[in-house]
Amino acid sequence: MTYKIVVDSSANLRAFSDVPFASVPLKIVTDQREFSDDASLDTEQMLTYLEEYKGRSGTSCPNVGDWLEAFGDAERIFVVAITSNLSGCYNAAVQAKQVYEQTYPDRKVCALDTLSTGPEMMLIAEKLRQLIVEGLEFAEIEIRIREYMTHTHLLFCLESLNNLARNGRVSALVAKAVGILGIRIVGKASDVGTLQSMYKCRGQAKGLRTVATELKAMGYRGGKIRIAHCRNEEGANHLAALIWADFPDCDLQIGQCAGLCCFYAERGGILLGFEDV
Ligand code: X90
Repeated sequence: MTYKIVVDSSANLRAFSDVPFASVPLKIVTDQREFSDDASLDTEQMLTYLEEYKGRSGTSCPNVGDWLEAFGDAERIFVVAITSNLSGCYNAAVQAKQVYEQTYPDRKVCALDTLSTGPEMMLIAEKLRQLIVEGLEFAEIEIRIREYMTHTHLLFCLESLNNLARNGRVSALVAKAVGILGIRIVGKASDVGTLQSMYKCRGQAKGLRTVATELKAMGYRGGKIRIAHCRNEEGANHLAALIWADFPDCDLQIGQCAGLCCFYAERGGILLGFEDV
């Protein structure tokens, strides 16, 4: 049986060495340019362009055809999609699943609505990879991954909610509270997969301390952590140091946001995915 993990590009993942894998790009669009969130995207260049560009900018999700192309000819597919409450990615993936299973009755697709994004999706994809490598059956993997997803969470620390607000991904009320220089918004992916703002903090150091405290309040006990930052290596390292001070042995990795997360998290933004086990 040939397995494949297919994520959308908000997972900030480009490849797995030992399991067939594809990342389906979202797009970042302005009236003048379009950036495909694939391996060739230079996020620094994109951010600089967007910071200078005065017109409208937004994003678009893959369509059914894009997902089908990524499925290739795999017999068993796991789709890891960004929260369906903020994007059409998952719905397009479900339609692609229906087409794929009708066209090839012996093939199967399990589409997962992660109700999250970024590093939480990365944790889910890594767990799938582990379960596939262990040789479990498709149905068993589906049961285990859905159970695993009840134990993963996403926290973030953002300097700006501008792009989220302009594109209707946070309420005007939440967005209005931000924008004061130096204020960081600390929040989480809610249970229904929306952005939940929790704290307004003065300065990055305070924001990251709040993330580290909230992590423990949400039940973190030393499980896996993945951090993704938008051009903010220093902040990511600082947050990692705070966590390692309490959990010196935890499996924590830091990576860069790809295009979609850079667009919405904006420069300086930090996302953290963790397991509560
Ligand atoms: O379909 C599309 O055009 C994509 C829309 C995606 C909108 C949300 C992206 C969020 C990226 C920002 C901070 C974390 C928010 C977590 C909420 C679940 C990252």
